[in-house]
Amino acid sequence: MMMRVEGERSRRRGALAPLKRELEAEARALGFCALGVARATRLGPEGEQLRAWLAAGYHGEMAYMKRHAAVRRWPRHPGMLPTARSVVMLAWAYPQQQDIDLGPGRVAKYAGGRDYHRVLGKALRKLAFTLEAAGYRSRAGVDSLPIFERAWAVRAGLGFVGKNCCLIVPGVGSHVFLGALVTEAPLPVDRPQPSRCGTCRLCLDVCPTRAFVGPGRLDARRCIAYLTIETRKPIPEPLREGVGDWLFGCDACQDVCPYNRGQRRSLDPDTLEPFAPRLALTQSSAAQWLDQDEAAFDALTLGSPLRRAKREGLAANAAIVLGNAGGPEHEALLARVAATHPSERVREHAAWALPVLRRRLPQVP
Ligand code: B12
Ligand code: SF4
Ligand code: SF4
Repeated sequence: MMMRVEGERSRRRGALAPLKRELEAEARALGFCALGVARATRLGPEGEQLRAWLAAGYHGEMAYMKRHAAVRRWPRHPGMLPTARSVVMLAWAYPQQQDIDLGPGRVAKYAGGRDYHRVLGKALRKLAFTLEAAGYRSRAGVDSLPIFERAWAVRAGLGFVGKNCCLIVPGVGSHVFLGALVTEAPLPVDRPQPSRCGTCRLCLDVCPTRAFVGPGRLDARRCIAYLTIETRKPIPEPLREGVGDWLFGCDACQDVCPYNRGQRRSLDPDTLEPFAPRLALTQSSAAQWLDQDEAAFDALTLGSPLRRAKREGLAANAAIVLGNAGGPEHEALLARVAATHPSERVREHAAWALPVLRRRLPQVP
């Protein structure tokens, strides 16, 4: 919704520090843990990184990354907000402690609870309304806006980007979601923070599918998050073993990071609540994800990020999980699915998994 209040607007123009403070207080009350502001200029060096990343084809099937590339680099693009003066970046923390382990089968920590697009989207719209009520047109988005979120988060001083590509908020870590507001309000800006990785390279070395082509440079086509969530094609065979027991997403390069071992003292624990793992998910099993009907899938994924991978994708992932980490009780199931599943993609993944599982099982003389 766009709203203009001209009188308010001129009154506020010279006094935007109070508007920023109002926004910060509201953001904190809504659940965000950090807010920062950058001037809405072109993303020069970061835009070049994005251009090179796309040119190398690292985005794979994520065609949307290419479609809006120009807008991602420039918030005053006609496709965004030509009158934009500031980009407000916000972070919201999600639980970092417990692994979501379905035994076998792991789900990335960001995906255990409610879909972050909905939770953050609603909160961002409230903040946009505050800016609009003060007379400044604003656009809010999480993922949905073509915004290069990590690059803007660095510019807005929220934290620094680690060698694992993730935005690390000091005192909170990298298990955060990012959201953006592009606004006409010329708010006071924050200063970017320098990288604090030093000589550490734990994340680069731990990646099971060797997806990093260098520090901070990821070939998404090899990343387990891409393979288990984004792709609609079969997972390439040479990468299947590396997928290990990840059913949806991957946290390996964040779990090893020393910045994720902090106490997060500044956080209000209530703000983690929407993203706490749901019981129905933690009680589900890879066997169930491999072979469930549409109604069961709908019930289990209602309002959850897992829905993005679709029933067929999760079934294919589950086959790989059972091949890599299943037990003798999964052998008959995999054999049946390999022979009878209606989806060619799922049958093929199960057919791959069966001999992998058999090789791992103790041999009966
Ligand atoms: C496409 C995408 C993916 C792709 C590609 C990821 C990637 N690294 O590019 C895939 C599907 C693989 C993916 C995976 C994940 N994603 Co994602 N993804 C996105 C999306 C939509 C665009 C990212 C993008 O622009 N990529 C292009 C490349 C060029 O950018 P980048 O790597 O992010 O950019 C930084 C680095 O390249 C770095 N850099 C470049 N050169 C160098 C050199 C050095 C030395 C260093 C240190 C850094 C560095 O600088 C860039 C920032 O300026 C954003 C949302 C958005 N609208 O921005 C979410 C987003 C980045 N994803 C997010 C999350 C949570 C994840 C996962 C953690 C999910 C999971 N657990 O499975 C993983 C993490 C994988 C990883 N290590 O990056 C969060 C990140 C939060 C954070 N703390 O950073 C975002 C912001 C979504 C959100 N709104 O919260 N994702
Ligand atoms: S999310 Fe997993 S697969 Fe992707 S880069 Fe990090 S460790 Fe590698
Ligand atoms: S694991 Fe080490 S190199 Fe990787 S992001 Fe964390 S501090 Fe940086």
